[in-house]
Amino acid sequence: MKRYISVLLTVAAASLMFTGCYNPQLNEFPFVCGGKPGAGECPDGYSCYGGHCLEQPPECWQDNYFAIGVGGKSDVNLEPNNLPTQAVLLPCGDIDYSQTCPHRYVDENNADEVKQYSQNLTGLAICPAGDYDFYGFWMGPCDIIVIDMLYNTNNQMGRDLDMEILMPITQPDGSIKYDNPQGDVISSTTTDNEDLRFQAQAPGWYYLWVHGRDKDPETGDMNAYALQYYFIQGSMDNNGSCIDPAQVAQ
Ligand SMILES: [Ca+2]
Ligand SMILES: [Ca+2]
Repeated sequence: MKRYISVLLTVAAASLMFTGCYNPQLNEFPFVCGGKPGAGECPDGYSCYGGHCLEQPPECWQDNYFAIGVGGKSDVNLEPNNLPTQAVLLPCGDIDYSQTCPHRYVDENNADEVKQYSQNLTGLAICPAGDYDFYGFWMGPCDIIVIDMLYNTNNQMGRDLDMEILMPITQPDGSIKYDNPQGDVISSTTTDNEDLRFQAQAPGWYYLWVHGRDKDPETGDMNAYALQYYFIQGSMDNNGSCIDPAQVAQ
């Protein structure tokens, strides 16, 4: 049956391509849907769940499927966010953050300030299998973001999530490729929770990518999660190299 769906979607994608509606930047399977830029409509008989065209709601779509009051549709208002071009803007992450977030930057040595001004996003879910959640944020020169992703596997198989940071890199042919900016900016433990500390060497837009450890659209890991994060204002030494205050303090 799954193979049938895959073939059907491929055929549907191919027929759309011939009519000029299909965006070749979309994955053929899963067919990213939702009507936002870069996301088309599902073929007849399919609906959009977590950015994927499926015939019926996935099992994880149920209320409280992941316990702690979270099911797969808990973050439906943020979906589809399965491509960097559909990324959800992180609170305090906008380029003109001073308008919306006067306390974007925290002093990491002040625990009360970190607690008071850290941002929290809760009720998030990777569902169905193969769901990707992208979050966008602007970084000034040498800015640092510290991110904790909280989730609980309860020792269940198939509940392991990972996160990584991507940035847009212009290719020689002018196309944009989203890639890990400085090697491996990824948190990929096999236990509960992930954390990242990332310093932007160049100012620009960056993207947090949350996904199952196994990203397969049929067998991939799924779970509920929350994000906590804060920004630290960048600074440079006399040579123009970025300084991480946490490393200076060591
Ligand atoms: Ca999601
Ligand atoms: Ca998603």
